[in-house]
Amino acid sequence: MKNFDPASLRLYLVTDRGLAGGREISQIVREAVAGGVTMVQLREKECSTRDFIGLGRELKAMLSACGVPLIINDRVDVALACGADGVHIGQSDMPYDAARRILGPDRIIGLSVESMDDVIAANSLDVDYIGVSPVFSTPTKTDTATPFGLDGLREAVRLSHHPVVGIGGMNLSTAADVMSCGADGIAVVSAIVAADSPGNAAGELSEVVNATHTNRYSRVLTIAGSDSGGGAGIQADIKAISATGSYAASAITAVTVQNTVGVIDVFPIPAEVVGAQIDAVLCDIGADAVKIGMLHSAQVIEAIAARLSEYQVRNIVLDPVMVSTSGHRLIEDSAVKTLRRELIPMARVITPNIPEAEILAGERIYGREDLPRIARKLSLDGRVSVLMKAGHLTDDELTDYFYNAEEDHVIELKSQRCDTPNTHGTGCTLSSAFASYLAQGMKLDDAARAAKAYIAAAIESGSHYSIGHGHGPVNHFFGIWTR
Ligand code: TZP
Ligand code: MG
Repeated sequence: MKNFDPASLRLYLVTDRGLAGGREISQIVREAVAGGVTMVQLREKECSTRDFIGLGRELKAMLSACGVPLIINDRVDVALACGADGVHIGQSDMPYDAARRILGPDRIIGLSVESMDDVIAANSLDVDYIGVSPVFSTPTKTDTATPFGLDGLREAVRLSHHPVVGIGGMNLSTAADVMSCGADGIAVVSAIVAADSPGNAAGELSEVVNATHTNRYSRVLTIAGSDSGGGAGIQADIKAISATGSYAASAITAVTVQNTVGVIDVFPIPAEVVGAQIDAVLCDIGADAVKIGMLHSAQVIEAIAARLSEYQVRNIVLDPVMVSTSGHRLIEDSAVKTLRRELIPMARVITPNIPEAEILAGERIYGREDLPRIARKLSLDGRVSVLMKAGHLTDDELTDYFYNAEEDHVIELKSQRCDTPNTHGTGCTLSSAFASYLAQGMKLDDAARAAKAYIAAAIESGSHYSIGHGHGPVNHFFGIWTR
Protein backbone atom coordinates (compact mmCIF):
# COMPACT_ATOMS: atom_id res chain seq x y z
CA MET A 1 0.00 0.00 0.00
CA LYS A 2 1.19 3.50 -0.81
CA ASN A 3 2.37 5.33 2.21
CA PHE A 4 2.91 8.89 1.06
CA ASP A 5 2.51 11.75 3.47
CA PRO A 6 2.63 15.16 1.73
CA ALA A 7 4.46 16.43 4.83
CA SER A 8 7.48 14.59 3.35
CA LEU A 9 7.68 17.39 0.78
CA ARG A 10 8.49 19.99 3.44
CA LEU A 11 12.25 20.05 2.84
CA TYR A 12 13.02 18.06 -0.29
CA LEU A 13 16.69 17.68 -1.21
CA VAL A 14 17.54 17.21 -4.90
CA THR A 15 21.12 16.05 -5.43
CA ASP A 16 23.59 17.45 -7.96
CA ARG A 17 27.01 15.85 -8.43
CA GLY A 18 28.39 18.97 -10.13
CA LEU A 19 27.71 21.12 -7.04
CA ALA A 20 29.08 18.62 -4.53
CA GLY A 21 32.63 19.93 -4.87
CA GLY A 22 34.07 16.42 -5.10
CA ARG A 23 32.35 15.27 -1.91
CA GLU A 24 30.44 11.97 -1.86
CA ILE A 25 26.71 12.37 -2.57
CA SER A 26 25.95 9.83 0.15
CA GLN A 27 27.84 11.91 2.74
CA ILE A 28 25.98 15.09 1.73
CA VAL A 29 22.65 13.25 1.94
CA ARG A 30 23.54 11.79 5.36
CA GLU A 31 24.37 15.21 6.80
CA ALA A 32 21.35 16.89 5.16
CA VAL A 33 18.96 14.29 6.54
CA ALA A 34 20.46 14.70 10.00
CA GLY A 35 19.81 18.44 9.57
CA GLY A 36 16.10 17.91 8.79
CA VAL A 37 15.63 17.00 5.11
CA THR A 38 12.32 15.11 4.75
CA MET A 39 12.64 13.59 1.26
CA VAL A 40 15.55 12.99 -1.14
CA GLN A 41 15.64 12.93 -4.93
CA LEU A 42 18.69 11.32 -6.50
CA ARG A 43 19.26 13.29 -9.67
CA GLU A 44 22.10 12.01 -11.84
CA LYS A 45 22.46 13.31 -15.35
CA GLU A 46 25.83 11.87 -16.30
CA CYS A 47 26.88 8.84 -14.31
CA SER A 48 26.52 5.28 -15.67
CA THR A 49 23.35 3.30 -15.07
CA ARG A 50 25.35 0.88 -12.93
CA ASP A 51 26.71 3.62 -10.68
CA PHE A 52 23.27 5.25 -10.53
CA ILE A 53 21.71 2.02 -9.26
CA GLY A 54 24.60 1.40 -6.85
CA LEU A 55 24.23 4.83 -5.28
CA GLY A 56 20.44 4.45 -5.25
CA ARG A 57 20.78 1.21 -3.26
CA GLU A 58 23.19 2.78 -0.81
CA LEU A 59 20.90 5.79 -0.25
CA LYS A 60 17.81 3.59 0.02
CA ALA A 61 19.39 1.56 2.83
CA MET A 62 20.42 4.74 4.66
CA LEU A 63 17.09 6.56 4.20
CA SER A 64 14.83 3.61 5.03
CA ALA A 65 16.38 3.56 8.48
CA CYS A 66 15.14 7.12 9.12
CA GLY A 67 11.82 6.97 7.26
CA VAL A 68 12.84 9.43 4.53
CA PRO A 69 11.51 8.52 1.06
CA LEU A 70 13.99 8.15 -1.80
CA ILE A 71 12.86 9.37 -5.22
CA ILE A 72 14.81 8.79 -8.45
CA ASN A 73 14.87 11.53 -11.06
CA ASP A 74 13.51 10.49 -14.43
CA ARG A 75 14.68 6.85 -14.52
CA VAL A 76 11.86 4.42 -13.80
CA ASP A 77 14.18 1.43 -14.38
CA VAL A 78 16.73 2.72 -11.86
CA ALA A 79 13.96 3.35 -9.30
CA LEU A 80 12.80 -0.27 -9.61
CA ALA A 81 16.32 -1.66 -9.58
CA CYS A 82 17.31 0.09 -6.37
CA GLY A 83 13.96 -0.30 -4.58
CA ALA A 84 13.36 3.46 -4.40
CA ASP A 85 10.04 4.81 -3.14
CA GLY A 86 9.24 6.52 -6.42
CA VAL A 87 10.30 8.64 -9.36
CA HIS A 88 10.15 12.26 -10.32
CA ILE A 89 9.38 12.90 -13.98
CA GLY A 90 9.60 16.04 -16.06
CA GLN A 91 7.41 17.15 -18.93
CA SER A 92 9.66 15.51 -21.52
CA ASP A 93 10.44 12.33 -19.55
CA MET A 94 8.45 9.10 -19.72
CA PRO A 95 4.72 9.96 -19.84
CA TYR A 96 2.95 9.66 -16.52
CA ASP A 97 0.63 6.81 -17.58
CA ALA A 98 3.53 4.66 -18.75
CA ALA A 99 5.49 5.33 -15.56
CA ARG A 100 2.47 4.43 -13.42
CA ARG A 101 1.90 1.21 -15.37
CA ILE A 102 5.49 0.13 -14.84
CA LEU A 103 5.77 1.24 -11.20
CA GLY A 104 2.35 0.02 -10.04
CA PRO A 105 -0.08 1.85 -7.77
CA ASP A 106 2.06 2.00 -4.64
CA ARG A 107 5.12 4.02 -5.64
CA ILE A 108 5.29 7.78 -5.43
CA ILE A 109 5.28 9.69 -8.72
CA GLY A 110 6.04 13.40 -8.78
CA LEU A 111 5.67 15.52 -11.89
CA SER A 112 7.35 18.81 -12.83
CA VAL A 113 4.92 21.41 -14.15
CA GLU A 114 6.24 24.30 -16.19
CA SER A 115 3.08 26.29 -16.91
CA MET A 116 -0.43 26.82 -15.59
CA ASP A 117 -1.68 24.53 -18.38
CA ASP A 118 0.60 21.80 -17.01
CA VAL A 119 -0.87 22.35 -13.52
CA ILE A 120 -4.39 21.88 -14.86
CA ALA A 121 -3.42 18.88 -16.98
CA ALA A 122 -1.83 17.23 -13.91
CA ASN A 123 -5.19 17.43 -12.15
CA SER A 124 -6.47 14.59 -14.28
CA LEU A 125 -3.51 12.35 -13.35
CA ASP A 126 -3.24 10.70 -9.96
CA VAL A 127 0.33 11.96 -9.41
CA ASP A 128 1.36 12.26 -5.77
CA TYR A 129 2.72 15.78 -5.99
CA ILE A 130 3.69 18.39 -8.55
CA GLY A 131 6.94 20.36 -8.61
CA VAL A 132 6.37 23.95 -9.75
CA SER A 133 9.42 24.47 -11.93
CA PRO A 134 11.03 26.90 -11.64
CA VAL A 135 9.67 29.34 -9.08
CA PHE A 136 12.70 31.60 -9.62
CA SER A 137 15.40 31.45 -12.26
CA THR A 138 18.52 29.72 -11.00
CA PRO A 139 22.08 29.19 -12.22
CA THR A 140 21.75 25.51 -11.17
CA LYS A 141 19.51 24.79 -14.16
CA THR A 142 19.38 27.24 -17.01
CA ASP A 143 17.24 25.35 -19.57
CA THR A 144 14.08 26.02 -17.60
CA ALA A 145 10.70 27.42 -18.60
CA THR A 146 9.66 30.95 -17.61
CA PRO A 147 9.72 31.22 -13.79
CA PHE A 148 6.31 31.18 -12.07
CA GLY A 149 7.30 33.78 -9.47
CA LEU A 150 5.44 33.94 -6.16
CA ASP A 151 2.12 35.00 -7.73
CA GLY A 152 2.29 32.14 -10.20
CA LEU A 153 3.12 29.68 -7.44
CA ARG A 154 0.16 30.90 -5.37
CA GLU A 155 -2.12 30.45 -8.38
CA ALA A 156 -0.68 26.97 -9.05
CA VAL A 157 -1.40 25.99 -5.43
CA ARG A 158 -4.96 27.27 -5.78
CA LEU A 159 -5.58 25.40 -9.02
CA SER A 160 -3.82 22.16 -8.22
CA HIS A 161 -5.57 19.13 -6.81
CA HIS A 162 -2.20 17.77 -5.72
CA PRO A 163 0.36 18.68 -3.08
CA VAL A 164 2.80 21.29 -4.44
CA VAL A 165 6.52 21.72 -3.96
CA GLY A 166 8.42 24.73 -5.32
CA ILE A 167 11.79 24.29 -7.06
CA GLY A 168 14.33 26.78 -8.40
CA GLY A 169 15.99 29.40 -6.22
CA MET A 170 14.87 27.92 -2.91
CA ASN A 171 17.11 29.23 -0.13
CA LEU A 172 17.02 30.95 3.26
CA SER A 173 15.89 34.26 1.80
CA THR A 174 13.06 32.80 -0.33
CA ALA A 175 11.77 29.84 1.74
CA ALA A 176 9.33 31.75 3.96
CA ASP A 177 7.72 33.59 1.02
CA VAL A 178 7.38 30.35 -0.93
CA MET A 179 5.71 28.59 2.00
CA SER A 180 3.36 31.53 2.51
CA CYS A 181 2.01 30.87 -1.02
CA GLY A 182 0.59 27.64 0.39
CA ALA A 183 3.28 25.29 -0.97
CA ASP A 184 3.68 22.01 0.86
CA GLY A 185 7.44 22.35 0.71
CA ILE A 186 10.58 23.47 -1.08
CA ALA A 187 12.85 21.38 -3.31
CA VAL A 188 16.41 22.55 -2.82
CA VAL A 189 19.59 21.87 -4.77
CA SER A 190 22.46 24.36 -4.36
CA ALA A 191 21.46 25.85 -0.98
CA ILE A 192 22.15 22.45 0.57
CA VAL A 193 24.41 20.54 -1.83
CA ALA A 194 26.90 23.40 -2.33
CA ALA A 195 26.86 24.55 1.30
CA ASP A 196 30.03 24.17 3.39
CA SER A 197 27.92 22.29 5.88
CA PRO A 198 24.90 20.60 4.25
CA GLY A 199 23.70 19.62 7.73
CA ASN A 200 23.67 23.20 9.04
CA ALA A 201 22.11 24.50 5.80
CA ALA A 202 19.34 21.90 6.03
CA GLY A 203 18.84 22.69 9.72
CA GLU A 204 18.33 26.41 9.04
CA LEU A 205 15.97 25.77 6.11
CA SER A 206 14.08 23.20 8.13
CA GLU A 207 13.41 25.75 10.86
CA VAL A 208 12.02 28.22 8.33
CA VAL A 209 9.76 25.78 6.47
CA ASN A 210 8.42 24.26 9.68
CA ALA A 211 7.66 27.70 11.10
CA THR A 212 5.95 28.99 7.97
CA HIS A 213 4.09 26.01 6.53
CA THR A 214 0.32 26.11 6.68
CA ASN A 215 -1.99 23.11 6.79
CA ARG A 216 -4.50 22.59 4.06
CA TYR A 217 -8.09 21.52 4.65
CA SER A 218 -9.85 19.05 2.42
CA ARG A 219 -12.65 21.34 1.24
CA VAL A 220 -16.22 20.29 0.58
CA LEU A 221 -18.90 22.59 -0.79
CA THR A 222 -22.42 21.45 -0.04
CA ILE A 223 -25.22 22.78 -2.23
CA ALA A 224 -28.48 21.94 -0.50
CA GLY A 225 -31.54 23.16 1.39
CA SER A 226 -31.61 24.40 4.96
CA ASP A 227 -33.47 22.34 7.57
CA SER A 228 -34.47 24.51 10.51
CA GLY A 229 -34.78 21.32 12.60
CA GLY A 230 -31.04 20.77 12.20
CA GLY A 231 -31.31 17.08 11.30
CA ALA A 232 -31.07 17.07 7.50
CA GLY A 233 -30.03 19.32 4.62
CA ILE A 234 -27.22 21.83 4.95
CA GLN A 235 -27.12 21.41 8.71
CA ALA A 236 -26.58 17.64 8.50
CA ASP A 237 -24.08 18.10 5.68
CA ILE A 238 -21.93 20.56 7.61
CA LYS A 239 -21.92 18.28 10.63
CA ALA A 240 -21.06 15.16 8.62
CA ILE A 241 -18.33 16.92 6.62
CA SER A 242 -16.82 18.37 9.80
CA ALA A 243 -17.07 15.14 11.78
CA THR A 244 -15.28 13.25 9.00
CA GLY A 245 -12.41 15.72 9.07
CA SER A 246 -13.02 18.12 6.16
CA TYR A 247 -13.89 21.81 5.88
CA ALA A 248 -17.50 22.59 4.94
CA ALA A 249 -18.67 25.56 2.85
CA SER A 250 -22.28 25.88 1.74
CA ALA A 251 -24.65 27.26 -0.89
CA ILE A 252 -28.28 27.19 0.19
CA THR A 253 -30.87 26.29 -2.45
CA ALA A 254 -34.03 26.58 -0.36
CA VAL A 255 -35.08 27.38 3.17
CA THR A 256 -37.33 24.69 4.55
CA VAL A 257 -39.51 25.34 7.56
CA GLN A 258 -39.08 21.98 9.14
CA ASN A 259 -38.73 19.98 12.33
CA THR A 260 -38.56 16.30 13.27
CA VAL A 261 -42.28 15.91 12.51
CA GLY A 262 -42.22 17.22 8.96
CA VAL A 263 -41.78 19.95 6.38
CA ILE A 264 -44.15 22.85 7.05
CA ASP A 265 -43.10 25.09 4.18
CA VAL A 266 -40.41 25.54 1.53
CA PHE A 267 -39.02 28.89 0.34
CA PRO A 268 -36.88 28.49 -2.76
CA ILE A 269 -33.79 30.67 -3.08
CA PRO A 270 -33.60 32.35 -6.54
CA ALA A 271 -31.26 30.60 -8.99
CA GLU A 272 -28.98 33.65 -9.29
CA VAL A 273 -28.50 33.74 -5.50
CA VAL A 274 -27.63 30.03 -5.48
CA GLY A 275 -25.16 30.66 -8.31
CA ALA A 276 -23.65 33.67 -6.53
CA GLN A 277 -23.01 31.65 -3.36
CA ILE A 278 -21.22 28.98 -5.42
CA ASP A 279 -19.15 31.66 -7.19
CA ALA A 280 -18.18 33.23 -3.87
CA VAL A 281 -16.99 29.91 -2.46
CA LEU A 282 -15.24 28.53 -5.53
CA CYS A 283 -13.38 31.68 -6.59
CA ASP A 284 -11.84 32.02 -3.14
CA ILE A 285 -11.89 28.84 -1.05
CA GLY A 286 -12.19 26.26 -3.85
CA ALA A 287 -13.47 22.74 -3.31
CA ASP A 288 -11.96 19.26 -3.41
CA ALA A 289 -15.46 17.79 -3.55
CA VAL A 290 -19.01 19.02 -3.92
CA LYS A 291 -22.10 17.47 -2.41
CA ILE A 292 -25.41 18.33 -4.05
CA GLY A 293 -28.70 17.81 -2.27
CA MET A 294 -32.12 19.44 -2.57
CA LEU A 295 -32.72 21.23 -5.89
CA HIS A 296 -36.23 22.49 -6.38
CA SER A 297 -36.28 23.86 -9.92
CA ALA A 298 -34.78 23.50 -13.39
CA GLN A 299 -33.35 27.05 -13.18
CA VAL A 300 -31.41 26.22 -10.02
CA ILE A 301 -30.08 23.01 -11.59
CA GLU A 302 -28.94 24.92 -14.67
CA ALA A 303 -27.23 27.61 -12.56
CA ILE A 304 -25.36 24.95 -10.58
CA ALA A 305 -24.34 22.94 -13.66
CA ALA A 306 -22.93 26.08 -15.30
CA ARG A 307 -20.81 26.96 -12.23
CA LEU A 308 -19.49 23.45 -11.65
CA SER A 309 -18.40 23.15 -15.23
CA GLU A 310 -16.82 26.62 -15.25
CA TYR A 311 -14.71 25.81 -12.16
CA GLN A 312 -13.97 22.25 -13.33
CA VAL A 313 -15.07 20.88 -10.00
CA ARG A 314 -14.32 17.21 -9.40
CA ASN A 315 -15.69 14.67 -6.94
CA ILE A 316 -19.32 15.69 -7.29
CA VAL A 317 -21.56 13.53 -5.11
CA LEU A 318 -25.19 14.08 -6.02
CA ASP A 319 -27.96 12.96 -3.71
CA PRO A 320 -31.05 13.12 -5.95
CA VAL A 321 -33.35 14.39 -3.18
CA MET A 322 -36.94 14.24 -4.35
CA VAL A 323 -39.17 13.42 -1.40
CA SER A 324 -38.54 14.11 2.32
CA THR A 325 -38.64 11.27 4.88
CA SER A 326 -42.03 12.67 5.92
CA GLY A 327 -43.36 12.42 2.33
CA HIS A 328 -43.07 16.08 1.25
CA ARG A 329 -42.25 16.48 -2.46
CA LEU A 330 -39.07 18.59 -2.67
CA ILE A 331 -38.45 18.93 -6.42
CA GLU A 332 -40.73 20.19 -9.18
CA ASP A 333 -41.72 17.44 -11.66
CA SER A 334 -40.29 19.45 -14.55
CA ALA A 335 -36.90 19.66 -12.81
CA VAL A 336 -36.34 15.89 -12.72
CA LYS A 337 -35.67 15.83 -16.46
CA THR A 338 -33.16 18.69 -16.17
CA LEU A 339 -31.48 16.93 -13.26
CA ARG A 340 -31.06 13.79 -15.32
CA ARG A 341 -29.85 15.64 -18.40
CA GLU A 342 -27.66 18.43 -16.94
CA LEU A 343 -26.35 17.45 -13.54
CA ILE A 344 -26.23 13.67 -13.16
CA PRO A 345 -23.75 13.33 -16.07
CA MET A 346 -21.39 15.73 -14.23
CA ALA A 347 -21.46 13.72 -11.00
CA ARG A 348 -18.84 11.20 -9.96
CA VAL A 349 -21.34 9.45 -7.71
CA ILE A 350 -25.10 9.56 -7.20
CA THR A 351 -26.74 8.19 -4.08
CA PRO A 352 -30.45 7.45 -4.76
CA ASN A 353 -32.74 5.72 -2.30
CA ILE A 354 -35.34 3.30 -3.62
CA PRO A 355 -38.17 5.79 -4.37
CA GLU A 356 -35.68 8.10 -6.10
CA ALA A 357 -34.16 5.23 -8.09
CA GLU A 358 -37.66 4.19 -9.18
CA ILE A 359 -38.31 7.67 -10.55
CA LEU A 360 -34.91 7.89 -12.27
CA ALA A 361 -35.02 4.35 -13.69
CA GLY A 362 -38.70 4.52 -14.61
CA GLU A 363 -39.48 1.11 -13.09
CA ARG A 364 -40.62 -0.45 -9.81
CA ILE A 365 -38.08 -2.02 -7.46
CA TYR A 366 -39.42 -5.13 -5.73
CA GLY A 367 -36.52 -6.29 -3.58
CA ARG A 368 -32.85 -6.49 -2.87
CA GLU A 369 -32.16 -8.68 -5.91
CA ASP A 370 -33.10 -5.75 -8.22
CA LEU A 371 -30.59 -3.32 -6.75
CA PRO A 372 -27.28 -4.21 -8.49
CA ARG A 373 -29.05 -4.10 -11.87
CA ILE A 374 -30.75 -0.78 -11.10
CA ALA A 375 -27.43 0.67 -9.93
CA ARG A 376 -25.86 -0.19 -13.28
CA LYS A 377 -28.92 1.10 -15.12
CA LEU A 378 -28.61 4.52 -13.45
CA SER A 379 -24.92 4.84 -14.31
CA LEU A 380 -25.52 6.44 -17.73
CA ASP A 381 -23.62 3.67 -19.50
CA GLY A 382 -20.85 3.57 -16.94
CA ARG A 383 -20.19 7.30 -16.69
CA VAL A 384 -21.43 7.79 -13.13
CA SER A 385 -20.98 5.55 -10.08
CA VAL A 386 -24.15 4.72 -8.17
CA LEU A 387 -24.61 4.07 -4.47
CA MET A 388 -28.00 2.36 -4.42
CA LYS A 389 -29.38 2.64 -0.88
CA ALA A 390 -31.59 -0.15 0.41
CA GLY A 391 -32.94 1.62 3.52
CA HIS A 392 -36.55 1.45 2.27
CA LEU A 393 -36.51 -2.36 2.13
CA THR A 394 -37.30 -4.29 5.28
CA ASP A 395 -34.59 -6.99 5.43
CA ASP A 396 -32.84 -7.26 8.84
CA GLU A 397 -29.48 -6.99 7.20
CA LEU A 398 -29.29 -3.73 5.28
CA THR A 399 -27.25 -4.20 2.11
CA ASP A 400 -26.57 -1.17 -0.07
CA TYR A 401 -24.99 -1.76 -3.47
CA PHE A 402 -22.24 0.41 -4.87
CA TYR A 403 -21.66 0.25 -8.61
CA ASN A 404 -18.15 1.59 -9.19
CA ALA A 405 -18.44 2.76 -12.80
CA GLU A 406 -14.71 3.59 -12.99
CA GLU A 407 -13.76 -0.03 -12.36
CA ASP A 408 -17.02 -1.60 -13.58
CA HIS A 409 -17.80 -3.65 -10.50
CA VAL A 410 -20.43 -3.78 -7.77
CA ILE A 411 -19.58 -4.00 -4.08
CA GLU A 412 -21.98 -4.79 -1.24
CA LEU A 413 -22.06 -2.46 1.74
CA LYS A 414 -23.68 -4.23 4.67
CA SER A 415 -24.87 -3.03 8.06
CA GLN A 416 -27.33 -4.24 10.67
CA ARG A 417 -30.69 -2.49 10.49
CA CYS A 418 -31.15 -0.29 13.55
CA ASP A 419 -34.68 -0.11 14.96
CA THR A 420 -35.03 3.63 15.60
CA PRO A 421 -37.25 6.55 14.52
CA ASN A 422 -34.08 8.69 14.34
CA THR A 423 -33.38 8.39 10.65
CA HIS A 424 -33.98 11.99 9.57
CA GLY A 425 -31.09 13.24 7.43
CA THR A 426 -29.46 9.85 6.79
CA GLY A 427 -29.24 10.44 3.02
CA CYS A 428 -27.71 13.90 3.42
CA THR A 429 -25.25 12.57 5.98
CA LEU A 430 -24.14 9.59 3.88
CA SER A 431 -23.60 11.60 0.70
CA SER A 432 -21.73 14.34 2.61
CA ALA A 433 -19.44 11.81 4.29
CA PHE A 434 -18.83 10.24 0.87
CA ALA A 435 -17.88 13.66 -0.58
CA SER A 436 -15.70 14.38 2.43
CA TYR A 437 -13.72 11.15 2.04
CA LEU A 438 -13.30 11.74 -1.71
CA ALA A 439 -12.06 15.27 -0.93
CA GLN A 440 -9.39 13.67 1.25
CA GLY A 441 -8.19 11.65 -1.74
CA MET A 442 -9.65 8.27 -0.82
CA LYS A 443 -10.22 5.80 -3.63
CA LEU A 444 -13.83 5.37 -4.74
CA ASP A 445 -14.54 1.97 -3.11
CA ASP A 446 -12.74 2.98 0.09
CA ALA A 447 -14.74 6.22 0.31
CA ALA A 448 -17.99 4.27 -0.24
CA ARG A 449 -17.09 1.81 2.53
CA ALA A 450 -15.96 4.58 4.91
CA ALA A 451 -19.13 6.62 4.29
CA LYS A 452 -21.31 3.56 4.91
CA ALA A 453 -19.44 2.78 8.14
CA TYR A 454 -19.83 6.41 9.23
CA ILE A 455 -23.60 6.58 8.64
CA ALA A 456 -24.18 3.18 10.28
CA ALA A 457 -22.31 4.30 13.40
CA ALA A 458 -24.06 7.70 13.42
CA ILE A 459 -27.49 6.02 13.21
CA GLU A 460 -26.60 3.52 15.94
CA SER A 461 -25.32 6.28 18.23
CA GLY A 462 -28.29 8.56 17.44
CA SER A 463 -30.73 5.79 18.34
CA HIS A 464 -29.90 6.30 22.03
CA TYR A 465 -31.16 9.91 21.99
CA SER A 466 -34.61 11.42 22.03
CA ILE A 467 -35.25 14.79 20.40
CA GLY A 468 -38.47 16.28 18.99
CA HIS A 469 -41.70 14.36 18.42
CA GLY A 470 -41.00 12.72 15.08
CA HIS A 471 -38.00 11.43 13.19
CA GLY A 472 -34.95 12.59 15.13
CA PRO A 473 -31.48 13.05 13.63
CA VAL A 474 -28.46 10.75 13.63
CA ASN A 475 -25.59 11.59 15.96
CA HIS A 476 -22.93 13.01 13.67
CA PHE A 477 -20.35 13.48 16.38
CA PHE A 478 -20.41 10.04 17.98
CA GLY A 479 -17.08 9.28 19.56
CA ILE A 480 -16.15 12.97 19.67
CA TRP A 481 -18.91 14.31 21.86
CA THR A 482 -20.09 11.94 24.56
CA ARG A 483 -21.51 12.32 27.99
N1 TZP B 1 14.45 21.94 -11.77
C1 TZP B 1 13.95 23.17 -11.90
S1 TZP B 1 14.96 24.34 -11.22
C2 TZP B 1 16.04 23.16 -10.72
C3 TZP B 1 15.63 21.92 -11.11
C4 TZP B 1 16.33 20.66 -10.89
C5 TZP B 1 17.29 23.48 -10.00
C6 TZP B 1 17.05 24.15 -8.68
O1 TZP B 1 18.29 24.38 -8.08
P1 TZP B 1 18.51 25.44 -6.94
O2 TZP B 1 20.00 25.43 -6.76
O3 TZP B 1 17.83 24.92 -5.72
O4 TZP B 1 17.98 26.74 -7.42
MG1 MG C 1 13.69 14.65 -15.86
